[in-house]
Amino acid sequence: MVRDADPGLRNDPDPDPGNLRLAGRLRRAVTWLQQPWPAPPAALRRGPMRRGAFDSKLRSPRLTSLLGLALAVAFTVCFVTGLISHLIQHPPFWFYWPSRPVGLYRVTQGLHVATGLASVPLLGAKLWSVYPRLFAWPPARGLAHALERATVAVLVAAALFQLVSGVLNISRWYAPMPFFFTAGHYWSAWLAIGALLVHIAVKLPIIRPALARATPDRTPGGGLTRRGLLGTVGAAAGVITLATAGQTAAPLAGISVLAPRRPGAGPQHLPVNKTAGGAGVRDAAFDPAYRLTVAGPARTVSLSLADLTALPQHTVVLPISCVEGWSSTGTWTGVRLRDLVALAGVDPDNAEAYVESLEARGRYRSSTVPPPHTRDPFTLIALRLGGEPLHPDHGYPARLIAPNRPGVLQTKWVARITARSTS
Ligand SMILES: Nc1nc2c(c(=O)[nH]1)N[C@H]1C(S)=C(S)[C@@H](COP(=O)(O)O)O[C@H]1N2
Ligand SMILES: [Mo]
Repeated sequence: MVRDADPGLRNDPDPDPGNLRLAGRLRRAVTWLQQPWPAPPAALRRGPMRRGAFDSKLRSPRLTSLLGLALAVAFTVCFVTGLISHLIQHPPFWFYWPSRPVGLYRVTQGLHVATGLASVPLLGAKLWSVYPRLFAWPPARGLAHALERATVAVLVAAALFQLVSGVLNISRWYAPMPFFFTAGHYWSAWLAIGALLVHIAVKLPIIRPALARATPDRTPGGGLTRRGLLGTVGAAAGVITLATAGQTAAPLAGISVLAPRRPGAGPQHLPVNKTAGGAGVRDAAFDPAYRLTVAGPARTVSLSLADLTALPQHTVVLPISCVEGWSSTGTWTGVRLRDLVALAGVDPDNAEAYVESLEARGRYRSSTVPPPHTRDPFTLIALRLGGEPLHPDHGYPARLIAPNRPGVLQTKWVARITARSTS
């Protein structure tokens, strides 16, 4: 009997010759990719590559799949929350970020840093469970196998880079990073998530059965069981989370011994990233000639500190939520940004404000307040914190504080506001 090369194609109701040719070409490409390479000389198979070099009975596809599942969840949450933070700071035209709930960014960025930190023990255990494969023999069975191993190499490198650079950043230890952290961390995140998707797709035939059916959890001769190992790794992730989450979740502050920042540490019970001295603004901030300039397309007003104090004052309770994962709530008093925008002759309900600092240089010397936050009555040019004039390090004489916004955008030592109508 004569058979078609592919019986499936015979049932196609209307076989398009073009599609058939393409399918044939694809099949040939896959076959070519999978062509076995000649085996390397057996004499090279030494050290960690020899048979039985790794004999822990704990390693199994099930262990690796369970750790991989936990890691995939942590990485996904970390990626999505990190992307949100990036988009808020570099908004494309289609992106909308609301000004309420006031503490939403505190939650998303807290999750970003917490899932990143919890990934440290998870990734450690996951890599332990598979690292013997680094010495697999033969190193590559063919081109397809070599390519698949290359994507794993990209995944491992990008994942390690993300965790190491993230931990260095929240520890404010920039010396080992000769690149701009934010850009490196952002682009490497795409590499990591892309390689992760490829990796999951390739390994699905192993992952699915490994997760579906429980295998006996015994180690011959006693010793650590799989459940014991998973429990230990889970406990490590939990301890790291509890020991750091207090930097944003105030009730946990007492046990957060590993938190890089304490929410209450610093002048006026609030941490400081950049001091007035560091920003070089001390003299300008205390100069009696200080004026806040508010410019609109038709009108510009210049306000002394006394003028600002004479305007209607409002008090709001809002957190500073740093991208580094720490957050701390303060009680801020000052003038509504929307009132200042109106003084410059711009309709505050449809306006954007560009806020600039006395700080002459520095990446965070200015920020753009988008319409939802400009409109929001909680957005203040604050003059006081906790009932007292702002401490110099918190932005004396005037600083921006807006709801649901990353700390880097809460500009301190404000000198100029440029209002623009968006309607
Ligand atoms: N002009 C200016 N404003 C700034 C910064 C800065 O470097 N320069 N740092 C920002 C960052 S990263 C944070 S987290 C908050 C911290 O405010 P705080 O020091 O009052 O806690 O200020 C923001 N405002
Ligand atoms: Mo920050």
